[in-house]
Amino acid sequence: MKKQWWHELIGYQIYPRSFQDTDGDGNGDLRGILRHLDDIQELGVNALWICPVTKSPMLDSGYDTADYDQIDPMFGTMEDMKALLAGAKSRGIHVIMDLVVNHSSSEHPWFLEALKNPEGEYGKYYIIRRGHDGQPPNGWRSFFGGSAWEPVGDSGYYYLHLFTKYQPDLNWENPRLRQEIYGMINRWMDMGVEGFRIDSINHLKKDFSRSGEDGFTNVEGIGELLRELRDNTYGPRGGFTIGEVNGIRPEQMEEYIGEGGYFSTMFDFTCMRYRLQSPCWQGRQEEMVDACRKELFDSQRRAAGRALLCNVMENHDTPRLGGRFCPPEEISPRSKAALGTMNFFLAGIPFIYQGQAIGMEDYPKEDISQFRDFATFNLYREYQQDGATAAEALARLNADSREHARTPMQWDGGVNGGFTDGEPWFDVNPNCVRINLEAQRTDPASLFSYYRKMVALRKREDLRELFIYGETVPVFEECGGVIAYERRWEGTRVLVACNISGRPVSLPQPVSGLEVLLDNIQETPEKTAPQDGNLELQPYEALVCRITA
Ligand code: ISL
Repeated sequence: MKKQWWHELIGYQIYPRSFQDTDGDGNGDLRGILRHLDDIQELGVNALWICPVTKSPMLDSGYDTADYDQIDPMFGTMEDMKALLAGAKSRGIHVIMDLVVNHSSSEHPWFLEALKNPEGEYGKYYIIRRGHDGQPPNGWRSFFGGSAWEPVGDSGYYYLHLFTKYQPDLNWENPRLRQEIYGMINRWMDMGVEGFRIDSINHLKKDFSRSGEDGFTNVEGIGELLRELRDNTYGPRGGFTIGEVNGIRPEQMEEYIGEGGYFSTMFDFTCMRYRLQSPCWQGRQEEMVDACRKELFDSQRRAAGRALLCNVMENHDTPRLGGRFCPPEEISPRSKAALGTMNFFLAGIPFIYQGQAIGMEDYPKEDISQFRDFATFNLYREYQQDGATAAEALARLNADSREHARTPMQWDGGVNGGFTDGEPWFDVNPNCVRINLEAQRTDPASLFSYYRKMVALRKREDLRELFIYGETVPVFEECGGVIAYERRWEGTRVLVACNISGRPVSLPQPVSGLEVLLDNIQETPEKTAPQDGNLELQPYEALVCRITA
């Protein structure tokens, strides 16, 4: 694999509305990110992905853009953005933005024009079609519930929205629209943004002859659009891009992220999909971990030597990882550390989500009114239309809602966890008295200190290349509940072994000559790493060792 500057990145994702408020309006802002750049640097990461901060009515948390060239006043000003870019640069941190171009907001001036005249110039910026007999053009369903078509008044026209009705899909078949988007991307890059996390990009192309998701997901011919997009923007500028790509065929990975691919990398969402709360896994943690391991190693195998995946355990669309993998009584700093380790040392580019490194947890709600996301309310209605009672629908949301990831960052144990002096836009988890950065920063046994060690280990001069380019060799695959692999590079071997279960495990074959590099049970490293014999892993123990013999 040809070396690229971005292979060295270890990223941190910021959900800005919940990061840090500095002006007392209860919403996080760009100055809040600037304030914490030293904390981010302390963690050791060298890339930031900032979720949308451009102008938006915030009906999908900024994934509904009303002006691609302006910062939303909620987050601050263009001057704040420039200060943030400069502050990050001076600390060696590369900043990427979220690029949301499958759809805009229904308040975007293009769309307002399109509504006035669906046949006019701006009508062609969107996907607007005539319905038949009072019915939408076809039966496509939105990802967030209901029909994907919304009538344009009583004109007989409908516009397409794959997400909420406030997010009309842009028409990528229109070359004028494409040029507008390329211009906007280049303006951000001129300003110092070094790349993008590209939202919902596999839905750009539509095929109206197909029913269901096949009509708008990875449709034949999408590659031409993705190639042209790259060639007119980040490609020639050497930008770093992460595609949010779901559901491509395994053999397409190289086309997307191999050498000369459409993006630098794409998320491996494997770990996000496994949830103990899902009806199929309840009470079956070991089977779930085994299934997850198999899928993770399959994608590692496919990428090996061809591409680097972007490895993630949490993001703004998924409940926190402790509850996804562990029964409630086993959610602890130790189990969270083991889960973090399992993913962090795989081949690829790791990204840590805000709050993950201090072990933030889901915050179940007592009432539907405590949620904030339009998509949540849609689901709440849908669950009830499908026969659930209100209480059952709420329980389902509490088990599965993406909003769990969006509670404000817990900086300290004080009022509102140090997030705001005002009224927070979304309730702070009261467990901030226990789980917060201030308490963990100076505690060498804390999860935050452990994450710092993980990052430092990945960056260690003598192991850096092994962790980026080394082979990933699954080991102890027969051992239920354990995820273990070796990383191998030019004669150096490192074993990563994580016990994702609440019982001790003895690995089935002897191992010898282990030098412990990292252990999430700091008190007993010598017990767990015998010079010769079978390795014993305590419940939720994670070990990273150099194999010296
Ligand atoms: O494509 C999907 C399923 O095959 C969806 O899961 C989709 O990829 C996902 O919902 C996209 O999420 C992103 O775009 C949304 C936004 O609400 C999310 O927060 C964002 O991560 C719409 O912009």
